[in-house]
This record gives sequence, C-alpha cells and structure tokens, in this order.
Amino acid sequence: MRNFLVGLGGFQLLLGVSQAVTHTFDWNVTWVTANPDGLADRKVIGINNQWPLPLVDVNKGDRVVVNMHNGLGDKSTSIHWHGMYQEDTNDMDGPSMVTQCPVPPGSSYLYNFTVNQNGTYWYHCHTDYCYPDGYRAPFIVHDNESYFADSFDDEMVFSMSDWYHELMEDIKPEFMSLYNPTGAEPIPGSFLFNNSISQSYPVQAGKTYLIRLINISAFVGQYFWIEDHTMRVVEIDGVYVDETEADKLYLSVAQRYSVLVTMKNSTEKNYGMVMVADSSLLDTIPSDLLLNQTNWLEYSSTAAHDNVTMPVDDSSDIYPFDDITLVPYDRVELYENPTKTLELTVIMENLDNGEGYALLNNISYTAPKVPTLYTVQSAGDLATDATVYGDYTHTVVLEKDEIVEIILSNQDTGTHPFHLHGHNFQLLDRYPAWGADFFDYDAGTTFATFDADNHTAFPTYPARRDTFVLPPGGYFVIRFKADNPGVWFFHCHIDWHLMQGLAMTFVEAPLEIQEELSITTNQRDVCEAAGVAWEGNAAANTEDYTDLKGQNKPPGFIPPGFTTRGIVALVFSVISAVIGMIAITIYGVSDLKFTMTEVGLGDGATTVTPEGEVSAYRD
Ligand SMILES: *[C@@H]1O[C@H](CO)[C@@H](O)[C@H](O)[C@H]1NC(C)=O
Ligand SMILES: *[C@@H]1O[C@H](CO)[C@@H](O)[C@H](O)[C@H]1NC(C)=O
Ligand SMILES: *[C@@H]1O[C@H](CO)[C@@H](O)[C@H](O)[C@H]1NC(C)=O
Ligand SMILES: *[C@@H]1O[C@H](CO)[C@@H](O)[C@H](O)[C@H]1NC(C)=O
Ligand SMILES: *[C@@H]1O[C@H](CO)[C@@H](O)[C@H](O)[C@H]1NC(C)=O
Ligand SMILES: *[C@@H]1O[C@H](CO)[C@@H](O)[C@H](O)[C@H]1NC(C)=O
Ligand SMILES: *[C@@H]1O[C@H](CO)[C@@H](O)[C@H](O)[C@H]1NC(C)=O
Ligand SMILES: *[C@@H]1O[C@H](CO)[C@@H](O)[C@H](O)[C@H]1NC(C)=O
Ligand SMILES: *[C@@H]1O[C@H](CO)[C@@H](O)[C@H](O)[C@H]1NC(C)=O
Ligand SMILES: *[C@@H]1O[C@H](CO)[C@@H](O)[C@H](O)[C@H]1NC(C)=O
Ligand SMILES: *[C@@H]1O[C@H](CO)[C@@H](O)[C@H](O)[C@H]1NC(C)=O
Ligand SMILES: [Cu+2]
Repeated sequence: MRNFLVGLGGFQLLLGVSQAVTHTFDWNVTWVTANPDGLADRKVIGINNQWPLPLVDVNKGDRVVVNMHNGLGDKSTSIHWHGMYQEDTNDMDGPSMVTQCPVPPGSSYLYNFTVNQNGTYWYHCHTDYCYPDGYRAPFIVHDNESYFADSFDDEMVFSMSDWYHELMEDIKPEFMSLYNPTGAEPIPGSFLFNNSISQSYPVQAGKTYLIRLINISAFVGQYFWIEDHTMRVVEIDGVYVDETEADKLYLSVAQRYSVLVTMKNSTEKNYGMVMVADSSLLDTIPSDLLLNQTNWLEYSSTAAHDNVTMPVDDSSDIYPFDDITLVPYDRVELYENPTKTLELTVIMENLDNGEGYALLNNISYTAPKVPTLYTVQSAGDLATDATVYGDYTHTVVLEKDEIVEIILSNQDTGTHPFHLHGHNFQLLDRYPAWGADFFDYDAGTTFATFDADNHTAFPTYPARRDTFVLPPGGYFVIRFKADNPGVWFFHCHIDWHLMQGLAMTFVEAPLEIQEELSITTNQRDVCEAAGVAWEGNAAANTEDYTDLKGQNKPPGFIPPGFTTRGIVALVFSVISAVIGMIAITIYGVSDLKFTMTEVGLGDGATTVTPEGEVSAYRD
C-alpha cells in the first residue's frame, strides 16, 4: 500500500515536472519598526525592510530557494518551515542546534527544498525564541487537484496571533527568573488578526471562499467564528479531511485550518469574524487587554460594521467539534503494532537556580554543543547509539519505518500544543476529550493516565496533523511512521515552554541520513562564523564519541528535603545577605521585586546566576 502510494507520488511528480517552478528569494533579515495594533511602536524583525513578512505562495511540486542573510546586527537567527516534511533535506528544517548552526549577524544560509505536499503552513525563526518578535508568516501550497478545488471561487489567508510590546530578549530575563518561580507566562499586549486589528475584508455575495486560518501565536490560543456563517473544514495542518461543519474553531499555537465559507446573496449587512483569546491560559488579565476582536467580511463598505458580542463560556456550544474526530480524506489506516512505545510525562518544576523549568521524563532539553544533525553526520556507526547525542537533548534513535507510539501525560496544569518536525502523526486518543472539561483540571486532583488495556477504541482512519494540544492534567496518544530519515525535534510550541526545555529529539534512520546528506561549505562557514563546532558528539568531542565530559547541562534538581519554597527562600537569603535587606520572607516573591525597585535597588541589585555566581540583576 505504502509503496503503491510512493510510486503514485513519483508518477505525478514526473507528470508535473515541466510545470514545477523554482521560487528564489533573497531575504535580508533586518530590524524595522511596526505598530500593528496602534498601541505602541516596537522593533520587529523584517525581511528586506518590510513587515508584515512576505507570504510564500507556491504550487505543489515547486522548489523554494531562500538565501537568508542575517542583517540584524545583534542576534543570530534561522528559519523553520513549519509542517514541511523536508524529505532528503533535513538540513533545511531550520531549528538551531538541531539541524543547523545559528546564523550569526553578517552570515547567510541557503535554504533549498521542494514542496511535495499540500495545504497551509507557515515559516518562523527557530533560534533563541524569536518569532514573537514578528519573524513569522504564512506559507501556502496550492493544489488544484484537491477534492475541493472546484468548490470555491477565491481564497483568503488569515493569521491570528498574540502580540507583545516588548522584545523577546527583554521579556526573557523577567520570565526565566528567580522572581518568577511559578513560571507565569508573560501576558501579551494585544491580539492581532492578520497582523492588524478591526479590519474589513471585502467579499462578493454568493461566492464561496477557501479561508485558510493560521495560528501564529507564541502562547495564547484563539476561538474563531463568523457571525451567521457556517464553516466547512477541509484541511488541518496540511492533511485533507472529509468536509466537516463547524460553527466555531479553536486554534492552538501553530495549528492551521482551511474552511469553505459560502457568502450570503444579500449585501445589506457586513458580518463579523470574531476572534476571542483563550483567557484560561492567562494568569492575570490586565484591564486594558482586549480579549475579543471583530473583523469584517465586508459585503458593502457603506453598510454598518458592528462589533459582535457573543459569550464564550463553559457551555458546550463553544466546543463544536474535536479535531480527533475528523476523518482524513486519504483514508490512511491506523498504524498497527507500534514497535516503539514512549511514555512521556510533562512536569514543570523549579531547578536549583530557583527558576521554573519544563521536564519531559525528568529531562529539560538543553541544546548540545554540536547541532544534532552534524553529530549524526560525523559519528560514523556510533550514530545509532543515542549516547553520542548527550544526556540533555533527550534523543531517541529510530529505525527506518518503525511505528512509534507516544503516550504523553501532563502532570502540569497548563496546556501544551506539541509539534513534531518532519511528520504528521495520527491522533488516537486524548483525555479529557475536547469539550467543557478540557481546560478544567482541578489542581490537587490526580492526573489522568492512559490505560493501554482499557481505552476507547482507536479510530480506524485517525486524523493526522503536526500540532496537537495536550490538555491540563490529561494525556494524549499519537502514532507516526518513521519513514523520513532525519533529526526531528518534538516540542511544545508555546515559545515560553520551549525556553524552559519542553522538547526532545528523534534521530530517525541515522545511517541513511549519512548517505543522503553531507554538510555543505555554506553550512560549515555559518558554524565557523557562529563559533559552533560542526563535528563531534554533543560535547563537541571528536576523539571519543561516548565521552560527554563538558556537555551542556540544565541546572540541577533541588536536593531532596528542600521544597521549592525552601530553595527560593535560600537563594533569596543569599541576595538579602549581599544587599543587606532583612525580613524578605514576609514578602511574596513578586512583592519583593517591587520592594527592591521601590527602595531603589531594582537596578544593579544582585542575584545568583544558574552557575551560582552572584551578578547584577537587570530590571
Ligand atoms: C495545476 O497546477 C499545476 C501547477 O502545479 C499546473 O501545471 C497545471 O496546469 C494545473 N492544472 C490545472 C487543471 O489547472
Ligand atoms: C541588509 O539590509 C541592511 C539594512 O538596510 C543593509 O545595511 C545591509 O547592507 C543589507 N545587506 C545585504 C546583504 O543586503
Ligand atoms: C537547490 O537544490 C537543487 C537540487 O539539489 C540543485 O540542483 C540546485 O542547484 C540548488 N540550488 C541552489 C541555488 O543551490
Ligand atoms: C495532497 O493532495 C493530493 C491531491 O489532491 C491528495 O491525493 C492527497 O491525499 C493530499 N494529501 C494529504 C495528506 O491530504
Ligand atoms: C493577510 O496578511 C497576509 C500577509 O500580510 C496577506 O498576504 C493576505 O493577503 C492578508 N489576508 C487578506 C485576506 O487580506
Ligand atoms: C492560537 O493558539 C493559542 C495557544 O494555543 C490559543 O490560545 C489561541 O486561542 C489560538 N488562536 C486561535 C485564533 O485559535
Ligand atoms: C444564493 O442564490 C443562489 C442562486 O439563486 C442559490 O442557489 C443559493 O442557495 C443562495 N444562497 C443563499 C445562502 O441563500
Ligand atoms: C468595537 O470594539 C473595539 C475594540 O475591539 C472598540 O475600540 C470600538 O470602539 C468598538 N466599536 C463599537 C462601534 O462599539
Ligand atoms: C468579550 O467576550 C466575553 C466572553 O469571553 C464577553 O463576556 C464580553 O462581553 C465580550 N466583550 C465584548 C466587548 O465583546
Ligand atoms: C524522575 O525523577 C524522580 C526523582 O528523582 C524519580 O522518582 C522518577 O522515577 C523519575 N521519573 C522518570 C520517568 O525517570
Ligand atoms: C475501563 O475504563 C472505564 C472508563 O474509564 C471504567 O469505567 C471501567 O471501570 C474500566 N474497566 C476496567 C476493567 O478497568
Ligand atoms: Cu507548553
């Protein structure tokens, strides 16, 4: 069956070969100023001095060549083509220290790959948490052979995102900080609809549109609906699904939906497209943060543009359907008999520097000294031994074509949209089911666990996508086939959680990767300019690949007998000794920061770095 499909794909490719186009882009990535919500000017990452960034629009079978020059001057970067399988081009995937070196200022990296898949994708930078600084945009693959190709007249693409008014580099020290031991995520300043707010989008009465929705948020998910119009879902994350009606959608970070929407025949009224931010993710809601926003399908510029108010509450009508119930149009069957089952548990915990970290089975992902792909390429036969990738990249080595099952449990009260690079995966089970209880985990109750001997029947034709939401206190079960040799990152797509280490690595068929790829001169030059080694194990050891002395490590665990509160108090008593403050224990941690600022110690006050050194705190 598989071979038949591959053969068919090759045949189509052959037929289409004369039409395949190469899209070549020269992108100079630089800082520009933008103010998309009208609330504040800020520095954003632009391409060729423009922001919003260019939408990439290609046909299936086309080649994309992007020569990315880093003109930022002050930080490294790279691009991930979110959802692209990168078959035979793993080195074009983009995450720094996974498949390439970070591209330092003044250097250029050549991305060059073909697109043999359909649907709605996006691109974003994947180095040091930079996409909330604006470095993200849609990537659309048109397919005139899709089963719904004749069912629409025109297309519209909308992105949805949260928006911060500060630079990531300024937010990060506040987030990853002693002063934030609970790991409370930064609250966005606003929410953007297609990089703007309250806009009108002209439509023609009677026409049917294919509307592509992309959630390019860093953190906050959104509900979306169109006043008085039904959406018919036809694609999720690049996978066609049987047409399914939906009144409302929930898009988590990084998810995409394509929907067909037929316009009314009358032009008397304009209709709101409503975007409501999921406030369950926010620890506090500032009074000036607008959670709801109306944009309009504009039938007539002279008709009224009314704000739509519609309650979003716990009633079931906001949960119209569960993505797990969608049926893939291609009817790929459930992958049977997994050869590898990984039971993974998410925990958020304070490590011994007092800061909040995320752990998957006790490992907080810490980037290696050599990009994992380059370790594969330089390790010879040892590439099949997970040891060489180090203890903190959380690497699992997979054999070609094996069926991998992941049972991911959440012992945290937060939501985690997990994304797998290089693949989509089948959605088998999830608890709680999508619905009113989904986000309602009660802290203190036991965490749900998957029982392999007693669970709801897996779907015969499971839905597939590349990003799936793990509910608070619950679990999900997914499967994928390791049919794409490469180094593929699996991580939470909430950028704050990735920063805390919520990631792991699959090294799939490493000996085949060695046959397919060799590191190019351009790739080596980028590493050398970045001062990063391009051969060796995770510790950059080229002599003995099993010796990991000097590898990068996360902070240590809090010693047994110490509570989190205890360690925070301990670290603070060091601070208090140094700066001569007393009685800090009577303040909460955030109050303390306020107090220090108030008494003029906010700037230049002292804290303890992860290495245990005492240094100045930058407020
Ligand atoms: C479909 O799109 C391809 C480009 O991907 C083009 O070559 C072909 O002519 C199109 N076919 C139809 C029927 O429009
Ligand atoms: C990139 O843009 C910056 C700012 O406009 C400019 O100074 C620089 O020369 C450009 N670099 C390239 C390689 O185009
Ligand atoms: C992109 O890759 C293709 C296939 O390997 C190659 O033929 C082409 O020369 C490459 N383009 C550039 C600009 O290097
Ligand atoms: C991609 O498009 C082709 C042609 O429309 C279709 O046969 C195939 O099933 C699509 N792939 C997915 C994953 O939906
Ligand atoms: C949304 O923004 C993108 C990128 O700026 C733009 O290409 C697209 O046309 C916009 N969508 C609509 C429906 O105007
Ligand atoms: C985007 O994703 C975030 C995080 O999961 C979610 O809170 C938000 O509601 C999503 N946006 C849309 C429009 O669905
Ligand atoms: C609009 O008019 C067409 C043709 O008269 C009709 O087929 C269609 O059902 C009407 N659409 C709606 C939404 O009423
Ligand atoms: C609609 O809502 C926006 C905020 O989203 C507000 O600024 C505007 O005044 C409202 N318009 C009307 C007519 O109520
Ligand atoms: C925004 O949505 C909330 C429900 O989430 C609702 O209570 C409130 O009335 C809405 N506000 C506006 C201005 O639409
Ligand atoms: C995680 O660490 C704790 C304490 O060291 C230990 O009890 C537990 O078994 C570990 N869990 C896993 C999955 O390794
Ligand atoms: C199987 O799971 C169901 C639902 O959680 C539960 O009600 C039932 O008691 C379980 N059966 C066994 C044999 O554990
Ligand atoms: Cu997360």
